[in-house]
Amino acid sequence: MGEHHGPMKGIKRWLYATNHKDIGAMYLWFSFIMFLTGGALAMIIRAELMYPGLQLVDPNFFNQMTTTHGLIMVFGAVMPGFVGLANLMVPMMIGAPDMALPRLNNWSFWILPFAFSLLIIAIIQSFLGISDAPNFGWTFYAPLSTKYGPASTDFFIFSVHMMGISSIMGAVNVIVTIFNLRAPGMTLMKMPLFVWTWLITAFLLIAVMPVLAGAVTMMLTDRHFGTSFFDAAGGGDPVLFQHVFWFFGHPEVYIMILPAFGIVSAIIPTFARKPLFGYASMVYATASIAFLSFVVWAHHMFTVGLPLAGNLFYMYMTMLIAVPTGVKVFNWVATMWKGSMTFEVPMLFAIAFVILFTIGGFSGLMLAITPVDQQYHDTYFVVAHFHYVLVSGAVFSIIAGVYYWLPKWTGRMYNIGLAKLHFWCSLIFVNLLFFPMHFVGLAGMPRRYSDYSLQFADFNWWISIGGFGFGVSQLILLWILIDICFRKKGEAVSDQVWEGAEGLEWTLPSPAPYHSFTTPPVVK
Ligand code: HEM
Ligand SMILES: [Cu+2]
Repeated sequence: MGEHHGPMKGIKRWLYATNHKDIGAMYLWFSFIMFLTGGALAMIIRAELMYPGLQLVDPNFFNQMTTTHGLIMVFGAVMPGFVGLANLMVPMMIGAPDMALPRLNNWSFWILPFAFSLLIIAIIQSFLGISDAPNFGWTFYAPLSTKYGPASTDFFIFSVHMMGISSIMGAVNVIVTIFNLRAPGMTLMKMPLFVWTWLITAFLLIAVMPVLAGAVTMMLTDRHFGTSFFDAAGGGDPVLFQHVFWFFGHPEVYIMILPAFGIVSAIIPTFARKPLFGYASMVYATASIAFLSFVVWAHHMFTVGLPLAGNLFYMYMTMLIAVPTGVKVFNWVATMWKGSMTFEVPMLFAIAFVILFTIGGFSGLMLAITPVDQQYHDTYFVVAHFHYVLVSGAVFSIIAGVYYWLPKWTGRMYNIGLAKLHFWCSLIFVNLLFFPMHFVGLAGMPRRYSDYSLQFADFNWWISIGGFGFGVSQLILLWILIDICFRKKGEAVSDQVWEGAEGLEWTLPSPAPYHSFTTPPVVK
């Protein structure tokens, strides 16, 4: 190849990065650092909640921890984690040399560290007792965030704008890449499901990130420029905030799960040694879920006093999502049915995903029932629900994807014993952490409180033990990654890596070459 076609040297390689694998790697490391940072904040929450009464922090600081934990996990850990996997895998899966818009890609990534430094500086200042970090919950409801938000709210608004810009640019890149750079013969209905789920996710991102930007812009003008979008005193309406927020917020939760469906749909066929059951129905199910995600936002607002007919509409629409979701779960199980299954680490995480995500789906169905949501709303039951879908769902799938493709990226196999230890510890502790939350929630323990009534004491002690255990378990993953990425440990692997793996990425050498496919492969 040409002389200047290798990576640049030193720091420039990363600052000026345009290569999809370099950028993907940076996204994944960024995501992991945010995961550990958000996790540290969660440990503070669980330490305070280990016993009833106030021990460690005051309620205002507690609120800052729940807020920044949620924001960092959603926007800093889960979303960039999936974007990292998209950057690394989409070009390899469609037979392309790189993403279509590599310089845009550089911007998409480098905006993020700046966006998150604004939040993290606010947290550090709060630790030092200088000022408050955002303290109104990750959903930043007005008028809490407009009238009563601390000074750092303005930095939070700027930060959200930057994250949005980054996401939109990333999404444009994914769409353009998939539409333009597919290898000859790869029709849309031959694309791997991970590519499909990311294509649909990218459209969701472009549709709803501007809505989020609108919400924070209205907040900004309400705070400083005399408007009153969300202020009843000036003719505005705080419920409008919730409508705008959840019109973004509900599709957002699908942004955080559709790529997970794609990852699991890649892993299960490999280790079941059978083609994915019902490929076409998987594509249509993904598209239906994406469509339905736009018409259910008010299921987050059953208790604000919408008209009865409205509540009923959102109840039925929400329950309808269980149908395509059920199709997916059925197809994953049918793929495993009578397959020659083996239980390598990615498969363990993928199977755990299917089971635990299904539990999260069922609690979602329970929440969707309008009259009973009156009881569950804003309790730990909701916390249990979304942590099952987001931690044992989205996070487990990212980890599964990393264990699945890491040998392809590095050319070496990680420490399998440690990886299995990581899996079993994560599995046990994640359930100890989140399962009892269903019960304290049904019994009425409210979310986002720094104290609770005595009857919840025993469960909360176990929940905290689960939390610390889960947190410490992730250090095993940190060690595995340092070992293989920086200490260059591990045995060399073949191109195929996994016996049953299929797809273009496995036809490339391991580690994959700098410009993945320099001549497009032909897909029959
Ligand atoms: C069959 C699928 C699902 C159904 C029926 C469902 C239903 C619901 C309902 C009704 C609520 C509102 C509960 C309340 O505030 O009282 C809720 C909250 C939530 N769901 Fe789901 N859900 C589903 C899947 C998912 C998925 C896939 C994710 C993310 C990957 C997710 C993440 C969340 C989050 C983050 C919240 C809480 C938002 C907040 O108040 O902070 N859900 N879900
Ligand atoms: Cu929702």
